Amino acid sequence: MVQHDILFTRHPANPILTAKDWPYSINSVFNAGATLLPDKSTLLLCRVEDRRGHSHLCAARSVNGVDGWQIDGKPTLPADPEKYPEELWGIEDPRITFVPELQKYAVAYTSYSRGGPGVSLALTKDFHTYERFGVIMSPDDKDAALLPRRINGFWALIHRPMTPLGAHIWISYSPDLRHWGGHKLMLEARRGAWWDANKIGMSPPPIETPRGWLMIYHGVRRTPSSSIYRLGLALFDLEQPEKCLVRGDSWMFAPEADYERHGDVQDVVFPCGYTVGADGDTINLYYGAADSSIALAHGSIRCLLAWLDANGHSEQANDRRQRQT
Ligand code: BMA
Repeated sequence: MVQHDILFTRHPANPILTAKDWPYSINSVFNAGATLLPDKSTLLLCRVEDRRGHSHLCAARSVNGVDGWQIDGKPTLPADPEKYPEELWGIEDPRITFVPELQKYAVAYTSYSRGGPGVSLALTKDFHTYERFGVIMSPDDKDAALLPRRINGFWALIHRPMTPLGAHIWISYSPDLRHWGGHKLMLEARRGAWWDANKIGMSPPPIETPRGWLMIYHGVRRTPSSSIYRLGLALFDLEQPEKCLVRGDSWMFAPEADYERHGDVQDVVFPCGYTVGADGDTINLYYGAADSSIALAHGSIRCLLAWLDANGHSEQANDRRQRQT
């Protein structure tokens, strides 16, 4: 008997992409950014780990977003440590945002430098050629995505700097995508026994809804034997995105299937992208499973918001409750 709400339903064909599908030799494929192309086909920009342990990005395209993937025959965006030394140990976990003002896709990704992982940005029109901006958030920082439009005249980047006091979600602003400031704490990891204690990060880019930016974020529960990556929900003000309106208490998606529980890193579900169906409500969530494959689950934006209404609290209420713990 299931007594909790099921917000995302796994596709029966899961995992939809694995190393065996790749046209060249790799170790694993996971954590893919996603977008719909102008012809309504789906593009996944996949994190591919080679057999040295370094990652690059490779595009896979499909008409229905489920199967028939056309995978680039070589890395689409290889690390380029000659020109970009911060990419020495590879590039990981891309998040794609289509930016109407630029008529380009912004890809925020982790560049793994000698100084730790940082956030890099590239713009592309076609996922064939890229304009690289280099590191825009210095290490240790990851889990970043650009918002699709300016907020009060400034570009906005959500990201996750790491500190000895915890890993929380921040938002920063820029007039030109190169110089960043106005840093604000957006969502804090909880503490103690919570599923999202100490370390959280944004998963895919936030979903713009009439009620606010809807964020799917991951919470990392450290256990004596390993870590569990689960997903929660929070909603932020449209014009002041650092303001959290409501945050869910419990997680809403967690590793359960065998391909999520077992792999190179056990117990990980890690979405970096989604597409929205023609109905404007269906969300197709693409997630890395156990750092080994790519899986797909379907949900409804309306149901996610209704779940938050029923299961969430405002940040003021959460602050009060935190102080009591
Ligand atoms: C996080 C990220 C992800 C990875 C996850 C689980 O820190 O680096 O790339 O999927 O760990 O290993």
